[in-house]
Amino acid sequence: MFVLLVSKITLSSLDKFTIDTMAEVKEKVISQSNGSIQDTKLDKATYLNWYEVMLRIRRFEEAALKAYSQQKIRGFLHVYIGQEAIAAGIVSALRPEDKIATAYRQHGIALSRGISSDACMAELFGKVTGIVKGKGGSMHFSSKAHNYIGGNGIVGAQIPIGTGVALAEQYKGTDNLCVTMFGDGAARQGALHEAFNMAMTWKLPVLYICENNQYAMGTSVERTSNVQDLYKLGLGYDMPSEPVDGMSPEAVHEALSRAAAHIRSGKGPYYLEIKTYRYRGHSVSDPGKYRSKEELNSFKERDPISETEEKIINENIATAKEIDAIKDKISKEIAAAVEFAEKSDFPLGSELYDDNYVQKDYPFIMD
Ligand SMILES: Cc1ncc(C[n+]2csc(CCOP(=O)(O)OP(=O)(O)O)c2C)c(N)n1
Ligand SMILES: [Mg+2]
Repeated sequence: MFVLLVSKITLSSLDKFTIDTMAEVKEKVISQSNGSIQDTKLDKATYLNWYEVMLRIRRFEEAALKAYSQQKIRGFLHVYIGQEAIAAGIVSALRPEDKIATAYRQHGIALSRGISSDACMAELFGKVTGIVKGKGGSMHFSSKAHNYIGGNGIVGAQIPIGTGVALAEQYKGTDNLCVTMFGDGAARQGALHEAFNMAMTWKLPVLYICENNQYAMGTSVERTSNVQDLYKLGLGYDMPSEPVDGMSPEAVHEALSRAAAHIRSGKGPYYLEIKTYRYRGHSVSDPGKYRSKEELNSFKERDPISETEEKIINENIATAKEIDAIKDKISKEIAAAVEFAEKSDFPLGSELYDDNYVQKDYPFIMD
């Protein structure tokens, strides 16, 4: 089943994942735990946490889409539905001290970092209780307390930013890393090559993640890229680079754990191309006419949330009652977040210029 479904994505370079069943992947991670991977955590709590994180993101995004259709949210809204296993793997494989810089499709990553559903939903509503006081909106969450450098609306802008954050960590002598995430479209920006070269030359603690969901707006990787396995972009810089099955939290966890151990040992950057799929359009205004229903359904068959639920039940990791308790908790949490956002106030007009970064002695502003 696993082999068949993976092959549908035509992940030619995922041979090693197509021969690994989930159990084999788990065994491999555990056996490596005496070696380079220090923190495997593939126990009951990990599976339940993955399930909870993914369900929170799915329900949050569904509620956001509904609120958007009611015109309670304005502007752009790019949802993460389908890509949740990546956020789940980030929670289990990284440390809270690690930094994350990403793009505008970011609500799921922010939630997985521990930013509350209330603060994220209120931000979408443009309310003062939002994570950046309602001034950022869907594309610009950020939180110093959560080491979340945040989202970026300029495609690829976060690649040099995340690389710079990694330079700061190296300079300060920490063993934190900066996860720098971008889409398949952003992978085609020239800044990626400049950043990759500098990061490898200086052995910066940066984990690059390309979330390859196959499309940049309506433009498919297949139609626009001669090399479709985007992990290969790292090989020209001698950067350890590999493809990952992004529909499986186990595969994401395993790859991130290995990459993080490599980076923390001082060996420099690592690059993962995580193959995934977005179920919804690029943004709310996209009817998605550039892809077929069959293609979409083939990915929905491998839905990371239902597969994880099935695994938890079939392998007696936890009971149906425990799963139901998580479902109940999440639906209450998301309903409460919408209510919280609705009841919160908009920021005051007089606060418009607060919280802007201004360097008082900036040399070019003399008057
Ligand atoms: C520099 C720049 N060029 C173009 C755009 C318009 N634009 C917004 S999103 C997008 C597609 C990016 O796709 P990808 O990197 O694959 O991310 P995904 O939306 O799939 O998560 C484009 C071209 C932009 N925001 N910034
Ligand atoms: Mg994309």
